[in-house]
Amino acid sequence: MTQLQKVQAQVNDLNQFNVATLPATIDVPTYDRSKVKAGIVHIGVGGFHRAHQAAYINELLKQPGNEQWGICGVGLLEANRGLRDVLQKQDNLYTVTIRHPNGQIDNTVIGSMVEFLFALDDKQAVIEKMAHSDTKIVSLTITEGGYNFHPSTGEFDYTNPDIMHDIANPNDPITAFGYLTAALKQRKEAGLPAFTVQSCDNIQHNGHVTRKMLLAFADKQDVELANWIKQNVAFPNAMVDRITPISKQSDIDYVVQAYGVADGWPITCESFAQWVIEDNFSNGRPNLENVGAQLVKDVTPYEKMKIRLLNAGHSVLGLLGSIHGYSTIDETVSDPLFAKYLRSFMDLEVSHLLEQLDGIDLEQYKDTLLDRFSNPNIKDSLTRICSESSAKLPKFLIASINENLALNRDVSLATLVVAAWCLYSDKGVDEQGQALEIQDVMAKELKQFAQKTANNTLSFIELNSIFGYLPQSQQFVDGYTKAIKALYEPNSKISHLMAATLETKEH
Ligand code: CS2
Repeated sequence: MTQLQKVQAQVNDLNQFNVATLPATIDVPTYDRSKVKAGIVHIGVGGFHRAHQAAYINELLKQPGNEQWGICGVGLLEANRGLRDVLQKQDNLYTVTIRHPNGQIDNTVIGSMVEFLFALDDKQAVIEKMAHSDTKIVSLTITEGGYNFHPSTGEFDYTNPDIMHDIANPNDPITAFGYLTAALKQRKEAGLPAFTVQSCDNIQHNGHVTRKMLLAFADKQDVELANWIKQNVAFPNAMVDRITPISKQSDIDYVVQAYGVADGWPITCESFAQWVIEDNFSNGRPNLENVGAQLVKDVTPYEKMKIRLLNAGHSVLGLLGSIHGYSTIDETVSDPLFAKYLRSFMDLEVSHLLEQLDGIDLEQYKDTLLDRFSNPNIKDSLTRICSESSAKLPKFLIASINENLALNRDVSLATLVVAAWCLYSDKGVDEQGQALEIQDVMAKELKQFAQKTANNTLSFIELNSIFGYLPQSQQFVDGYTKAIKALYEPNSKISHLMAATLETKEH
């Protein structure tokens, strides 16, 4: 047993009883959690939700009169079993550790999740919770891939076996769509108002997309219900932002050392947080503007700015950095070549696609992004950033490529990233020969298409569901062919290609 394990064996789990005894430096819930009702049911209690929405609600609950806005977390996936066990032990309390760039650390125990339901324990309990009159909002962080649309066409994918199951079995759902329709049906039959469905994922027009997908699903299951949803459910668009790496053992160890309780699943994140929400709710909403969220009429320009700069910027660093052999965002962006590449990508291939926003200085926004990425205390792994690239890149990067091609503008910086993604999917190793951990539901297909590159340079981008019409653009094909040829040269170095691309771009 290490010294730390010995300490851990003696410490108590974080829970409702000992939270009051924590050192005064820890920010703990100051409100009576037993009085808080769950007005929000949240599907997908990952790190991001716990660092973002749940943290905003935690602040709100500290202000009197908001007791109806607690959260009931829901886990739909087998993978959520471990989280259920931890939260059960901890009365649904957990720590958010904010790590500032200068080393300052702030710890907050979040109390806003007052219930957690693991759907595989009891599906009906989840449906009933969502159908309960206290529930005003069902919010979602089900990842970009969870919305079940074809990346290139944006249409609902009826061929997904879980979706097929849910359409045929309305009372035994598997997917978020199945649960939403089952609960909305009960509300409709009971004469209760519809809840708002609030997406908190990184998808442009996330509310509109959620609406389109849910209606496509419901239409096949129950046309009358679909019509009721169309008329009664609000789907606000929102832009969400807080960089939240995957929790590590060191985060757990830190909490024990810092304040002497065991938290089985603390979350570490940056200090920056932003939430811009369209004020469009069907059944009331929490006063999130009192805790720093922005309620606006139209979130479109904010979403586009964030997704095309921050999320795309992450993918640029993630894919290029992985091939080079870096393992975290801060490590990658501390390399001046990668920082310059990222900034040039933002300045030359994205900024002109964005609308001017009142109160936002785009240059400053980009500076802030570089600062946030450079935070040496946020070890955000490139594996996380590159995970599910098949769901992310069409929205984050390929959308900008398409818009630039339509404007006849150069896309060489983004093109090299697409070529790097091909090499990444094909070889699965970095330039040092170290294996890359590729996490993508489409990993097999990506590899199959990428592997044919040696015989057919364009093979990878012929994966139609992701790249759509890209192979039909001669401009793109020329640039991509050049990038692939250079990248597949024996002993080629991504850094040399990045430097060469930057140099041509500048002339
Ligand atoms: C990241 C996001 O998943 C990704 O690739 O870009 O998770 C990002 O960290 C968040 O959107 C930040 O708000």
